[in-house]
Amino acid sequence: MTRTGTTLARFIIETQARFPAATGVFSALLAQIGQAGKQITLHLRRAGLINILGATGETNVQGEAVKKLDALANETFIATLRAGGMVCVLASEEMEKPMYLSESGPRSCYVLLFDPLDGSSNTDVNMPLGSIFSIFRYEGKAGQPSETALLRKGMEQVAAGYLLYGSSTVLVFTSGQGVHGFTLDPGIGDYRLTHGEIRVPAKGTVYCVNEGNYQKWPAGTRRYVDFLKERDKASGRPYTLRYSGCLVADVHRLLLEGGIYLYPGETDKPEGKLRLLYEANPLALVVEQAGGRAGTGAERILTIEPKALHQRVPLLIGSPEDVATAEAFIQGKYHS
Ligand code: AFP
Repeated sequence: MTRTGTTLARFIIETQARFPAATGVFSALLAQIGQAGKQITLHLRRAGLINILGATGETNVQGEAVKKLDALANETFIATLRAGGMVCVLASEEMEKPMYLSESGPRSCYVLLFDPLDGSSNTDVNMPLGSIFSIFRYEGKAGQPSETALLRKGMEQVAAGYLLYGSSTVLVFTSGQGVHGFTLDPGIGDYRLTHGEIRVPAKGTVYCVNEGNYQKWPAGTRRYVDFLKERDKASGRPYTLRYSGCLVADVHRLLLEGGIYLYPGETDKPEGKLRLLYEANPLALVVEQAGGRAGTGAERILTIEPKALHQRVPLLIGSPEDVATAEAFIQGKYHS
């Protein structure tokens, strides 16, 4: 296993050496995502000083008010990946249509889908934020991939991960060989390996959900959350509620300490809120690669056949035992 403290650049070289067929394109792409994360970190650290708080006045394709930091993060990813030339098409939670990077030439063989800034309701109150990325290989023979070519099952991702902008900036990703976490070391301006081979605990004692939506949930979901609050020492209940308003921050906690995050379907909105391609798919790949579980309550996230670029899905994600219990409640199959 690679030594803790190894820089991301070194880690990428060592990993690539293990795959003689590797072309180095993926490694370079990962380094570019890290680069975008550094630039966004710089902006966030000075956000209150340089008039980039607040909204732009526009509304995005999700029907949400666009924060200045959302737009800045989106532009930072586009500029970094355009300059890098490894990606032929980008799709962002902030953009209605995919963006084709035609000048990226023959080497471009990747498709990148991303949520440039997750947790936008936290931007102006100095609370955690994140970026989420999902990478597919572009197989198209000639010309640009169509929009439908972007609608691929999560299990076809070649890599996925997130950047967490918290007390420090952390880059966590998987490319199919385990899940690794790197912390940005401002002293050297590079990421250092701090969390090698992350494994999710089988069961936790924390749950993350917006309980303000309780009355909107179907009975099975309400029963599950009630169950978590019952007193039962043997099963570690009542669980502790932790909800940051930032999916990336909550999933990072679960990855390290166990537990479950839920954004369930609602009786009037069975598809829930979270986006399949930009949020659920990439985080499901990371969590499953670390031994966790991710589903809608009815099916595994990574097997869903996407129908639309901005499709929403219910999400239950985290420790395998906790997600399995939640699914049993939602499917009306839980027997104590
Ligand atoms: P935004 O990025 O649009 O703020 O959404 C954040 C998010 O997708 C996820 O990060 C949060 O866990 C969840 O939505 C918060 O949603 P509620 O405000 O409805 O609880």
